[in-house]
Amino acid sequence: MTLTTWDIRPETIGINDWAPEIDSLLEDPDDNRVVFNVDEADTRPYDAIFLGGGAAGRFGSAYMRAMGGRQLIIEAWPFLGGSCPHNACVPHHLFSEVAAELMLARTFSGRFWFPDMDGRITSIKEIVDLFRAGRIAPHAIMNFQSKEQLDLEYVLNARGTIIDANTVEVAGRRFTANNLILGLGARSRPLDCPGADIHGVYTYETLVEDLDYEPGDTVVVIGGSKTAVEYGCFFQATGRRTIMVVRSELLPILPDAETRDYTITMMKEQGMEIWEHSVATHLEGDHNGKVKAITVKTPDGVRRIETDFVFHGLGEIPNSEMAVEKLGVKVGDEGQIIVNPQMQTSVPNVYAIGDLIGRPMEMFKARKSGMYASRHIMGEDVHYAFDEFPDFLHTHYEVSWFGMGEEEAREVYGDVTIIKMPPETEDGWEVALPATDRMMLYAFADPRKSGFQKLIIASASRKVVGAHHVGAGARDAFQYLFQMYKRGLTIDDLAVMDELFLNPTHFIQLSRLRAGAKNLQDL
Ligand code: NAP
Ligand code: KPC
Repeated sequence: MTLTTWDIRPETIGINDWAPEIDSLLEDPDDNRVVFNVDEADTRPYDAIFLGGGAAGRFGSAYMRAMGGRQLIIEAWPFLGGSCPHNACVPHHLFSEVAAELMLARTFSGRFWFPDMDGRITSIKEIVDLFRAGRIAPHAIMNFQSKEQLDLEYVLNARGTIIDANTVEVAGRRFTANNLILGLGARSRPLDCPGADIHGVYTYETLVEDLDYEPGDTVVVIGGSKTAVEYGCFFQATGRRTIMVVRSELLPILPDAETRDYTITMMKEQGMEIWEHSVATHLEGDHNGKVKAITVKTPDGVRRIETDFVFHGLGEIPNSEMAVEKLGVKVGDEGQIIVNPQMQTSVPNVYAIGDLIGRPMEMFKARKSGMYASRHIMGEDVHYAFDEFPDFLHTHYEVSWFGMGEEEAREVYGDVTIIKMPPETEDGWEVALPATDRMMLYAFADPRKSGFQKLIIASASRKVVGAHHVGAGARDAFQYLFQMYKRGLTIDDLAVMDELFLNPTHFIQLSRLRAGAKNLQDL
């Protein structure tokens, strides 16, 4: 196919102008323009070519440019920002918000102002279509912001090929740079099971591209970590029977046993069916080639479920193949490119960032790894270790955490103080605490569902060593609390902070109730 060039360098393209262009480049198979935003008048060499313009490449580029460096992004999609706004985090957040709204509506079905939801199935396709129609807006913002506000150079809508550690070819042109920064992302791990490729079997990537029918009343989700749980809770909240087929155990990622227990108990009380230690053995298609049933080997025997909709979230495979083949970079067990704390690979002048360097495949790590690679190239002495970080996932709730769970903290510190809500009673979960915004209706009308939270303090040092929250609205606090924790946050520091009542974590006022004592007690 002949490629055509669209040189946008001399133009100013507003956000609203970008939207139809990106739409055309994405949807029209005959629109094969390669978007060039290259400053041909600048004779300086590039400090770096970023191969991949996702969150990692875009933030690395912005930082390099802000430091006075020269960069070029080469990106296969016709927009910057990568999978996050296209098929990953942004749709996941939309679907998780729908799950939370529907959980409220179903819990209070027929009460107050809520309609009767009994037996009512809401549309999955409508929400998927809503996302698909709306995702062009963030794409347009990223292209606009990157060019007009951040002054970045980029080539879009064409795949770059690595020639060597300083050279990338794209759309018939070769660009050279002092350094190459790889930000090629990751892709869904395929389901290795007969029938896995039939119509009606989706990943988070294919769901938003290909869903062309309204799923029936039974959904099967394969996988037991963040992706599977987040999408599973959305599907279940729409009123469908939802079965999670989990190879080992559900959500081992949650480090605190009591928090995990609350999270999973609430999923079950919402109606999720969780089949642990179970493996899908084959999928059957109907005469139109669409999935009609799945067979699962469970600890209780082989079970066959009739369904026209299967989703799997089995983790991510880093897109490291080209870099291995062309440059010989070292990779780890999961195909992730191995980097040092400066984001350098095993090949001189080649850096790697984002999901390509493995877990955690989170936005903060993508963006920060890009930034640290740029800072190093621009001569700063930097060190980025992403071995500890605040974390979150969605069920029908938001779950946020950092640090240790209670069990590990007891092993490491011996004497720990636990501050939690609901308080320890015979069945604390029935208590109308925590009470906080977006949980107030639950607190008053269905207290068991009002959330769970726990702060773990090493009693001798009085330092916070772990924090866990299930509910709504606490995620923002956790990203700041984590920074304080890294600097040695104590119960006494919390006790003098200013709570904006009713704050979702309640950690400040609860700490203040106990901090006066020399010998700390649980609460
Ligand atoms: P993941 O954390 O790698 O977990 C993969 C899940 O799939 C596990 O439950 C695993 O089971 C199961 N699995 C893997 N291969 C399987 C197979 N062949 N058959 C059956 N089950 C299999 O994957 P993820 O949840 O998709 O997350 C991927 C990355 O994206 C992570 O780094 C995550 O942090 C990030 N992410 C973040 C969010 C967020 O909200 N913060 C959301 C989505 C994804 P075992 O436990 O038995 O191995
Ligand atoms: C709108 C939004 O922040 C989601 S898309 C983020 C892409 S990027 O800013 O490049 O990380």
